[in-house]
Amino acid sequence: MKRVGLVLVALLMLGTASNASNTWVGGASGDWSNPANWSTATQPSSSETAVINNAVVTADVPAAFGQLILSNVANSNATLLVNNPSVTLVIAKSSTEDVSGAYADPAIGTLDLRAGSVRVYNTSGTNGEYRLSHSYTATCQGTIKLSGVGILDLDVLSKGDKAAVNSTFVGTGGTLIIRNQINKFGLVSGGYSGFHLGSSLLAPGGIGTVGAQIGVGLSQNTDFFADTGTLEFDIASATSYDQIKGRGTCDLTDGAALSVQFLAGYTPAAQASWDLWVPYDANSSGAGIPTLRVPTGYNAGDFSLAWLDMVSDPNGWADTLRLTYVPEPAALVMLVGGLGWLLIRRKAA
Ligand SMILES: [Ca+2]
Ligand SMILES: [Ca+2]
Repeated sequence: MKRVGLVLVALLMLGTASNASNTWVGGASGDWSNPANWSTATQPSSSETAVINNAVVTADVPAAFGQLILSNVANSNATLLVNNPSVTLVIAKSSTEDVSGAYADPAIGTLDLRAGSVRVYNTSGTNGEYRLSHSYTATCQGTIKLSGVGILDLDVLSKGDKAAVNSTFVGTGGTLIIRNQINKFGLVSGGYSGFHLGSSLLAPGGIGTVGAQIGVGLSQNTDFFADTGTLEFDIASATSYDQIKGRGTCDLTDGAALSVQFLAGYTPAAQASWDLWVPYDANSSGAGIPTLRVPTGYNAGDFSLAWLDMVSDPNGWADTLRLTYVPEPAALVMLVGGLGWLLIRRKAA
């Protein structure tokens, strides 16, 4: 079994051989920008795979390179630290091979994103996948730490397709932009796993941009836990808006906030509605209603947020979180306001 694993790991490594590697040789810690820290004596180029083992590397300059592998040898522990708002790392994949936090077993790779941004694209122009691990056991751990004002912009974020792999997303701030899906994520093996947003902000398609419908676990069940994070939805019209689709349950009970933005030029008609979250089978008892933050100039009382059971299932679980614009009629507002004024007058008299 172990031999099979080794062969597969070797094949996986061969799979990335099409990209030349540029390996960190800068010792236990150092700056990305120092040419002497890299095996080719230059920073990784757009066609190269940056490989970091047994080091804490600080990304101190903007950089664009082909792939990123944190820890592809045994007993390796690598961290790529981004802690500078002016630094953007653009990781452009040259193939369907993914960006990986950890390859070999045991190995730990960590992307520690505190400021600046990391974008993972593939060469077809769309973003790429950040897969936290390829290996087989929990001793191989890929981790993303997102905090501060860091921005992580991905097409796909996945744990990796090996059930036992111990991979973690730790969100204590920052913005997570997902353009396609969060998939096969979490610590739990088997068909279901769980993604915890923590206290980060999740922005489908980016802030101020209506993305394609993004999915959580579309190809494999992933239970989604919003925790105390913020889900930010942009709405451009009655039919064009951010939407999250899921395959798994979702839990919005722990203090999550749902922030809605209307894009420039859009004023909703009364009774306009948007199905913002459409999970495969939200457990109605656990789905919760997040705190709603409405666009500037609107009142929270002019919106309703409700779980609906739109797709029949044996449990009768709600599956659609629908936001509806229900402004109070102007005449009623004036009447209530007038009554208030009368009461004030009467008290004053
Ligand atoms: Ca958006
Ligand atoms: Ca249902």
